[in-house]
Amino acid sequence: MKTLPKKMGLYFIIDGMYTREFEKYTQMAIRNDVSIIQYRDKNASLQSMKDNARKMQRLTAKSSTCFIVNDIPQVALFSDAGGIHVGQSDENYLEIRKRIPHKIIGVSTMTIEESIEAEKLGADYLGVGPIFVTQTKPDTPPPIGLTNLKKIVNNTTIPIVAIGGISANNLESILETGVHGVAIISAILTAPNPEKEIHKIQNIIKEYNAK
Ligand code: TZP
Ligand code: MG
Repeated sequence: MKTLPKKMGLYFIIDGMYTREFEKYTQMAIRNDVSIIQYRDKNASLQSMKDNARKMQRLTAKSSTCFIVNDIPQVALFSDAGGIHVGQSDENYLEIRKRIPHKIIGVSTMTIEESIEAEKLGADYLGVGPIFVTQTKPDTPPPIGLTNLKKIVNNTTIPIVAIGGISANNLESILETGVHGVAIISAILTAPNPEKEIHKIQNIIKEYNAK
């Protein structure tokens, strides 16, 4: 049974929309002590997802980085990932839990009601957002903002990972809401130097926690 890292910090999502170099970014995350990585690949075939996920899992296996697969429980099982992340419109949470009781299950939520419900059902953590405007998920509803994020943090007890439009520039405002983690895609994958960006983000988190 994989458990969530105690301090989540940076939750780096390696998204096939921005890169096909999944192993390169997995290795980068591991050597920079990223606590969680997620493999997200909306347009890939099942076979390609399985192949990529297995390679990523193998790289993380002996590290402290936890590997999560987005959307498809079958891919998480095949690759022996630490967990699976699903949205409100993905396969029903309870069905997934029945089939894979031994893995971390994260659930995306946007509202207090969804968040309380997902916690009640037994989610291990929540991905809450979008907090700010994001180019990465074009079909997403308007951002919920910091005030709503704080309300969700205050009305739940499981770890909250904020997502959507987060970068080094607004990171501190997110951390101030009391979240456990920050999920970031484009601010890293479109940075001129992604490794430097990870470093910068990790340092902001470290300095905030040392306050
Ligand atoms: N869910 C809510 S916003 C989002 C997802 C997957 C995309 C976040 O990407 P970025 O590039 O960090 O804004
Ligand atoms: Mg999903």
